[in-house]
Amino acid sequence: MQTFKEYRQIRERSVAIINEIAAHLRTLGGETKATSLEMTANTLAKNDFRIIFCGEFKRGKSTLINALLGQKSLPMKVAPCTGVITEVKYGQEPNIIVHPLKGEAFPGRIEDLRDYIAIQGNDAPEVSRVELFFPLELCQKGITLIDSPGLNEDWRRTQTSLTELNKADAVVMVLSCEMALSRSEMDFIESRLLHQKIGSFFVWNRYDAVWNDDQEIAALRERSQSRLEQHDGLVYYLSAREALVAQIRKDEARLLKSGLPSFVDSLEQFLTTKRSNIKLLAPLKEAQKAAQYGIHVLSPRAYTLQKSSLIELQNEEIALQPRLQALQQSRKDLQELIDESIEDILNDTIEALDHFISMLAQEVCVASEAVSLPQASNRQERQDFLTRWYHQWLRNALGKVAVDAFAPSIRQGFSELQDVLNIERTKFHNQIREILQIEIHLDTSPLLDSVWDDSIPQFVATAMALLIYGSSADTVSIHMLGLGALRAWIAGTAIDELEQIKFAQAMVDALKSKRAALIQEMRNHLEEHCTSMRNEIDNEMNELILDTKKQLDIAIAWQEVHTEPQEQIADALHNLKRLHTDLSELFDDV
Ligand SMILES: Nc1nc2c(ncn2[C@@H]2O[C@H](COP(=O)(O)OP(=O)(O)OP(=O)(O)O)[C@@H](O)[C@H]2O)c(=O)[nH]1
Ligand SMILES: [Mg+2]
Repeated sequence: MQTFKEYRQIRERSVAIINEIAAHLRTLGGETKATSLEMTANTLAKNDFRIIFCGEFKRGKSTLINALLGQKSLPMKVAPCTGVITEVKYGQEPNIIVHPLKGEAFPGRIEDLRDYIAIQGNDAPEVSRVELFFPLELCQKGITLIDSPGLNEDWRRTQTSLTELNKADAVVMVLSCEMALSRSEMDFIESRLLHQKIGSFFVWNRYDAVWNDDQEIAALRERSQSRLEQHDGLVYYLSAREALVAQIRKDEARLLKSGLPSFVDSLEQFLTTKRSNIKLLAPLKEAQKAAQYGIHVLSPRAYTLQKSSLIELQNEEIALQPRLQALQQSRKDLQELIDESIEDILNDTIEALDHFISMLAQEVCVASEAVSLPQASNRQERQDFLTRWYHQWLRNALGKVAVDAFAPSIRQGFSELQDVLNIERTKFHNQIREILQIEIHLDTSPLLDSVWDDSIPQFVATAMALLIYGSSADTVSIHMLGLGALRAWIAGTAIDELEQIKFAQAMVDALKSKRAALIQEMRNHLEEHCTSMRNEIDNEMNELILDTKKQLDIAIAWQEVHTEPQEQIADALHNLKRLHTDLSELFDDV
């Protein structure tokens, strides 16, 4: 695929084929599978590209999107500014739709956008997101641009941006040429972007501030090469502010110099050549599996059923009842097994967290011996220095816990769960096979391959450590600032042993006071990761159970109205085979 137009054409063809397969499955009694397939087709039909612009505050995310729009629509300023997710989409007339935290969405004027998304004081407006419609060619191709609140400025808003990241097709991480990569930026890149299966673009913004200084440029490129280029992402140097001015003044040469056009070109190219395939592949695979299910499971059974007499079918219906109930029970049992495994994994990680807290006082005390005071600094600077040092230490220590303790237990837990699931699924399939009395291979399901990704344990572990840090850093500061020792130290010149102990204890107290909340965050995170797997397995089982019953109902209905079903079955089978071939051809195009 080379263009958005081609993507849309292939997508339309895919949607049509998927819907057609669903219709034939329905004829054969595959009602439940047909319905879920239609849902997949509906989602695919609307599946455009989402590009999220993220990065720490003030890096120029909003300015960059404004440069694309060619006008100052999104609020930008020197202080932290964007507080609410803003989605820029295509519309013939510029306008906005506001989605408040509570209540119905309502339309608004683009001039009032600031009121709905800008941070006022410390608080963001009570808005969950805003859609901004604009006659932008890029969006007309089916691209949504997402402006996000700056990372690490406020924990809640950071969470919002991270959630959005999971739904994106590409992420543009905006950095500043004028600032070295911060520790938290590197953390974000390593913990979030490296594990994402989406495209990463790194934009060194504010290039205008250095572009006349060869030495600065050389240093910047060196920095970029050593820290970023080992990752898969593409790196760009540009000036969003220059691009915005050039767009407003319609100055082509200035726009070209800003670096914006080549960045946009490569973004478009990535979406059409790489990302579009990924978006199509999963639904096409699902459709292919469904067609096989129709060909190998539903249609042979439909043939067998229609040969039986009405009495035979009614007897089978009676016999089926308890067997289906047993299957529903195995489905429930399996869900319980998954829940138990999550609980086991969680208990292991809680143990690791508690161990960390128990060792914390001693370890931080030893480390803090190396703290040396900034010379000639005022009270505020000393205080900032100290809290920063302890935060940094906590972040690093948690990073180590993630690698050494969380990741191994999560890996172990997942691998045990995987074994249990494989056994239970085979058992379930055997039960179904017995009921259907057809020699078929039900295990064409790609279920586990798609869910069990080796990088998940590491990803979950790192994210957990970041969650713990994010939720406890403020409390650590508060506990430390409450200390008489800190006040004394700020006035004095050195940090002595007694103070080191007090600071360490303050850190331990802070973490202990947050323990319950931290565990809840860890649980939520783990569950979030397991939910899709749990649902996928449950849906598969549910579809098989319900369709087994539905086929019988249909066979009885056929008998009752004395229709000749062979032709319908033959027709559905023939079409499913044809569509299966069509799908294989589509795969080649993708
Ligand atoms: N010199 C220069 N300044 C820029 C550039 N891009 C943005 N700025 C300035 O940087 C400041 C912050 O820009 P924003 O676009 O609000 O930054 P942001 O990343 O959206 O910030 P938050 O929404 O707070 O996270 C503004 O004063 C911009 O004018 C650039 O390319 N060059
Ligand atoms: Mg902004």
